Amino acid sequence: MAEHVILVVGPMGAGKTTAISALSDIDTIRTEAVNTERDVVDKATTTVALDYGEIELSPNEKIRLYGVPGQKRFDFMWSILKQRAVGMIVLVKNDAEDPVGDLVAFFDEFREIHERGGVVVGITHSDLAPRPTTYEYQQIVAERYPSALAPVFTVDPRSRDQLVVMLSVLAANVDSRAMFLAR
Ligand SMILES: Nc1nc2c(ncn2[C@@H]2O[C@H](COP(=O)(O)OP(=O)(O)O)[C@@H](O)[C@H]2O)c(=O)[nH]1
Ligand SMILES: [Mg+2]
Repeated sequence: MAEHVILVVGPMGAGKTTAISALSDIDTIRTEAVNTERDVVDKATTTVALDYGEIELSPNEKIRLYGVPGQKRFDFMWSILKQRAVGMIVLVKNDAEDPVGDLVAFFDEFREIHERGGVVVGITHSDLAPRPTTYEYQQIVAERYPSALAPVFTVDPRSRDQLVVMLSVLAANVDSRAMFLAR
């Protein structure tokens, strides 16, 4: 069976832990701890190391999903997973202070993944903040990362169906690129 490592990245509160548990066929592994930054995002707990889940997208394709915490002080985790990942889901919290800045920060941080593999953007919390629109994000990505084929979705991380669509597009893009690079 083909196996792909996909990272789920994004700022605190974007919906990474929610998305991985909604998607995963197995009980997810979580490492929540008391949130010491309630002034930044008011959640009781936050992910200190990572989330892990697995999904069989098709009978011959297994995806290993790693949720990577948004706080900069856990940077060392990112570099290990970065090397193994073929693609990433960037979740952007639309009601954050600077969601476009968040997208740019994660695209910059994980540049090597979208340069060699695939990326999709999932805009969350758009029920609470309708703007920026997907069109605005598409423009930013096209301007700043012209070599990234990066579809932008509005997604609610509590909806498995929406996530599966987004993940399937990512997996197909990863496979297409791998085939192209192998020629
Ligand atoms: N209203 C709304 N709530 C959401 C959405 N996405 C995630 N949440 C909620 O936001 C909170 C933070 O999600 P979590 O998965 O812990 O974020 P993480 O820090 O990225 O792991 C949870 O209570 C989710 O249910 C969304 O699109 N709309
Ligand atoms: Mg989390």
